[in-house]
Amino acid sequence: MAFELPPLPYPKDGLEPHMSAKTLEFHHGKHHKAYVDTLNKLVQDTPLAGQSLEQIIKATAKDESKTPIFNNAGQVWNHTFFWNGMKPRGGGAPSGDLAKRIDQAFGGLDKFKEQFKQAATTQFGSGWAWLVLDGGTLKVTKTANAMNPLVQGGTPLLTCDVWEHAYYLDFQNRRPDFVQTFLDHLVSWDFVAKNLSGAH
Ligand code: MN3
Repeated sequence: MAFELPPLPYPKDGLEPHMSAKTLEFHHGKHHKAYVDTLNKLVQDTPLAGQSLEQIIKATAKDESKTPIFNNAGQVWNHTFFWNGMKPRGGGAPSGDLAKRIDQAFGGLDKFKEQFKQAATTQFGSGWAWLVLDGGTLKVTKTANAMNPLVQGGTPLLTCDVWEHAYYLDFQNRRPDFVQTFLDHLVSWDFVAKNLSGAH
């Protein structure tokens, strides 16, 4: 069965004024959709057709002849995860076990935000910043292009797309302002907490 573009978990204007409907129209409706359509074409009539996205990502990550499939599968997964990691009136502070784990790992929410912003703004070119669970500890990482922590054995908890197409319409070249806005106003801590509890 072919992959489908999952609908956004909120209306297209649901993240305004922090992320515009226009950005979501292009980023979800054009970029994400193109990855889905290209992936379907690439796996059609191959042994990968019918496999899950996670299976395809793991099966193609280390095979250079399959880089186009890996890139499109990774981008489909990463974008869906990114949309789910935001919500209208997001941001604020996490609570419960997640808040405790962030304090333990980073020394507080502000310190976590600093590290995440640092990773997001120093990823040269296109890529992703992540909060992951790795060896029982919360860590901030970054990946290039379509790479995903699943390949490296970590459990993704949250991601921010730092490809230029993610922020150029709203912030032009100001990636640091985009990442700060993501952290302060868009992050869905409920989503992060759900991923953390599922990973135990
Ligand atoms: Mn993107």
